[in-house]
Order: sequence, then C-alpha cells, then structure tokens
Amino acid sequence: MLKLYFSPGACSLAPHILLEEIGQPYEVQKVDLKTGEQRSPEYAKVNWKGKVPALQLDDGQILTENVAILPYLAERHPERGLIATDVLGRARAFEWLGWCASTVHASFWPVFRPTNYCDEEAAPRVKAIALETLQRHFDKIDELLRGRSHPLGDRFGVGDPYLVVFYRWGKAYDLKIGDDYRRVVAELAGRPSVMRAIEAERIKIDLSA
Ligand SMILES: N[C@@H](CCC(=O)N[C@@H](CS)C(=O)NCC(=O)O)C(=O)O
Repeated sequence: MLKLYFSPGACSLAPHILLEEIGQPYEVQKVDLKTGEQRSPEYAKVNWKGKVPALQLDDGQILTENVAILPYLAERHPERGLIATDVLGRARAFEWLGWCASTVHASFWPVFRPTNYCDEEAAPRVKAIALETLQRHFDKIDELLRGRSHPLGDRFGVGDPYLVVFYRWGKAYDLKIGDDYRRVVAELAGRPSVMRAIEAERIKIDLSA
C-alpha cells in the first residue's frame, strides 16, 4: 500500500489531495517539522533530503519531489483522467508543476526562513522582498485562472492541488489573493477529496476576502 509522509499544511498537502481524489486505500505518516523530525536519523532512512512529501511505494521504494510524485500518482490511475496523455499535454503538466515547485514554492523559502539567506539584521528586508516577488506570482496565478477553474485543461487534475497549498501559505502572510484565485480555491474547498485531506491534516482553508 502507498504511504505518504506528510506534515500538516506543507507542500505534501498536494499529493495528499491527489491520493484522496484517486480514492484507493493508502496510509499516511505525519512528520513533525516543528520539532525537526525531518532531520532525525529515522527519517533520514526514509528521505535523506529531510523533506516532505515522501511517498513509499508498494515495494518499499521511496519517491520524493512533488514534480515526480504528483504525475506518478496521476499516471498510476489513468482511469481518473488526472493528467493529459498526449505528449504536449503531459509537457504542459510538467511545465506547470515545475513552475510551482521551483519558482513559487522556492520563493516562499526566504519568507519561511530568511536567515538561511542572510544575517539577522537583513532578515526583515529579505523577507519583505521575497513577499513582493510572491505577490507577483500570486497575481500571475490569478490572471492564469481568469475565466477558468483549473490551471490545466477544463477539469480537476494533477495541477490543481498546488493551488490550495499556496493559497493557504499566501493567506498566512497576508498576500493579496485575486478574485479568480479565491473563486477557484473556494470551488476546490468544496471538493470531497480536498475536504477529506484538509480534515485529515486538521487544517483549514480561510476563504475570507
Ligand atoms: N523540492 C521538494 C521540496 C519539499 C519541501 O521543501 N518540503 C518542505 C515542506 S513544504 C519541508 O519538508 N521542509 C522541511 C525543512 O526544510 O526542514 C518538493 O517539491 O517536493
């Protein structure tokens, strides 16, 4: 059985949502990022990178990185139609997931832990600059969602769960969320798979303006 190593509200929420969408039995194991469990010798045996998500496959192998885990889950269940099957459609999915993981997510790092990038004195400024960059990413996401409900195609799929992850983080740091981005997250928040993953992680989606 698949097993997802996750931390509540972390980027591991994206595969958690997808696993719920797929609807096959799976296990979860919480990794407490607040106490540094991700850096423990036990967790290093699971994922030497010290990060969530990590997905344990049926044969015990571990798969890491959302850009790998999300398409893997989607393509394991072609019957769910969670990812395009044509060459360009798949490339579009990787294009979106790559931007989410390597640009949007990475832009949060200096917000979460500015002192990884500078000394204490410069930290507030580094964080403020990162938030300005993130606001531009959020404005772009809002623009991309104008007149549509999904980042890829016209149905829920591999590209949607990241929207929930970033929205929650953006709200926590008072980023301005555009009307279209909020509308799409409100739609996602009403989806049973999203509701179940949110409930399982004991977190919330604040849809207030
Ligand atoms: N490149 C990885 C990034 C994973 C990542 O940054 N996970 C964060 C949570 S959102 C984490 O585990 N952080 C723990 C730490 O840095 O100590 C992916 O996209 O899956």
